[in-house]
Amino acid sequence: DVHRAWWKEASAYHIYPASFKDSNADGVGDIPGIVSKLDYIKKLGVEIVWVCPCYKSPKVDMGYDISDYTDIDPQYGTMDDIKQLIEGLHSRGMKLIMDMVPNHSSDQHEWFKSAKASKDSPYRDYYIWRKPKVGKHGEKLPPNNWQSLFSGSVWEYDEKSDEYYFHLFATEQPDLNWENPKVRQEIYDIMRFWLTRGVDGFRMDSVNFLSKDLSFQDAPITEPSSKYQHASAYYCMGPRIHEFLMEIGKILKEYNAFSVGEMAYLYDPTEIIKIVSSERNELNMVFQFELIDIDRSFSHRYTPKKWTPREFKDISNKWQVFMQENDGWNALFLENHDWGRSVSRFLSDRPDLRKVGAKMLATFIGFQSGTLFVYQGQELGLANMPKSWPLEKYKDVETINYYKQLLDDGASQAVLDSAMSEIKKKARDHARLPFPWDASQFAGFSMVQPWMDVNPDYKDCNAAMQVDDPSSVFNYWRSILELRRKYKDVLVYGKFELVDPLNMEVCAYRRVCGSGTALVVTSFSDSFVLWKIPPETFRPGKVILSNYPDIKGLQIELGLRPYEAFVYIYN
Ligand code: TEU
Repeated sequence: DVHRAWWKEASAYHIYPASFKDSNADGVGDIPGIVSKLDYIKKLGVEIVWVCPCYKSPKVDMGYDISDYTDIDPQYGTMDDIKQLIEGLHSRGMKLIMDMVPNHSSDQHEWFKSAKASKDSPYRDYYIWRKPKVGKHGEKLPPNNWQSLFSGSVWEYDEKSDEYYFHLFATEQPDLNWENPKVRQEIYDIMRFWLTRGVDGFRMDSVNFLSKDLSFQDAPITEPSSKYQHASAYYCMGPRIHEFLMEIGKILKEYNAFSVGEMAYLYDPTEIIKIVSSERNELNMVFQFELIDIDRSFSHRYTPKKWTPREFKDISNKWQVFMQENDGWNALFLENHDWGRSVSRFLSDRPDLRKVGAKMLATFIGFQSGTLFVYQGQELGLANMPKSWPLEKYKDVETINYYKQLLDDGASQAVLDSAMSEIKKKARDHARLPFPWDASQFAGFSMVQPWMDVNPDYKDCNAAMQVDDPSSVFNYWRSILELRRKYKDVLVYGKFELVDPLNMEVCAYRRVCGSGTALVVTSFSDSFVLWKIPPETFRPGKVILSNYPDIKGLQIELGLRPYEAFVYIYN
């Protein structure tokens, strides 16, 4: 039997502070803005709120470049505002999860400024420095060929000391040296700082990158046209990762805090189970990206990849079955601040199909076993920015660097066109447009022109409209969260089993607990499909949720309409 825990029964709402709600008319969302919308979040029915970084930051990477871990950025508010947020959440029975970024700081952090100023600085060893490699003609070269996640080399040359420093992300995000016990103590103190102030836990950013292979050997050439190569095999899950995670887990345990670790490039459940298994006490759960990486190559997010609904359910099934057989736990999500919107990426955001599509994806993910995360706007079925918008509308460092790199490398027009079409699908910018609160100017997000343009569809798709409309995507998500609470034994703790696993278009599964069984049926087809129900699933019961209004219930042969989805509970 599955061990029970409050965080297994809870669902989470994920907020991107710059784009949620602006309270002071500067065009950027802020903490008082979040506080003003707590009743909206409560109405959706979540117990956890995760807020992306709002610490002091020059915001080269929108706050994931932190210059002071124990203060709030003035653009987002004050320490007192965070206190209000914590109190506002706690008084409504919800918890606050902050984003902890232990892998790197900003280059404007006092530690890095000092480290860079002198080789003798006590902070020098807080970061990773290496001597240049010397080329054939005596030229200085980066110590190896690893590619940064934000394009270019992971190494940045520092003239003054004639050494390179290491950065997995932007050059302004130097990686912290986790081999140095002082660095670890600093991060643990920062965690304690927030936990003693009432924060209930953390989403741990890029946490599988903390331990690296220190030989820094070259990565094999997988992309011959590129100067630098994908190297996650060397910086993911290095030799000391479980030791570090166990130390982190100890702090979390002291405070009985919640944790979810972000782990890109890691599809191996036997590694993840070491982190989330209940004896180990490292982290509660992990965001692994195997499912939402389905339309990219392993080495690059903008490499197009074809996928099928069959693979979509096979990947889900892999993690569902593995975790239930090994007493682990999943984190369930289809969106976050780093990806395009799920309706636009995985289905069609054609106006006539967008609403059923958004509800179908919600059904597919929403009844699996795991803690469910809803990213702001996903509950409204938001789509990507319009395809007609030019590159100038994109603000993210990753998108901009990527395109610039292609131009610098002299990419052909065909390559640029394909890159642009991938950007229109997957860029992180899509998820970062201002939240559409209502049909007023600037979508009720701000009194002034926001830092990113509002999606022009906000008049037909906004929170005010959807909250009052029983058939809205918002109220559909609300039902999902309500049903997970109501049928907790089955929908939270029940066993997961695929139904008709070989079907190419219908993704159906069962959740079973004792005599209680739910059947979840979703069609990934944008046209009509006929589904022959496996005989053992054809039993009396009732539909408890559906994305078409006139659903009749089970029939031996079921005609499923485009993106049709329903949930059936057996008597
Ligand atoms: O992302 C880490 C990460 O590895 C990727 O999933 C990331 O989306 C990147 O774009 C891959 O191409 C986390 C944060 O979620 C992201 O917003 C930050 O930019 C990043 O860490 C650095 O802190």
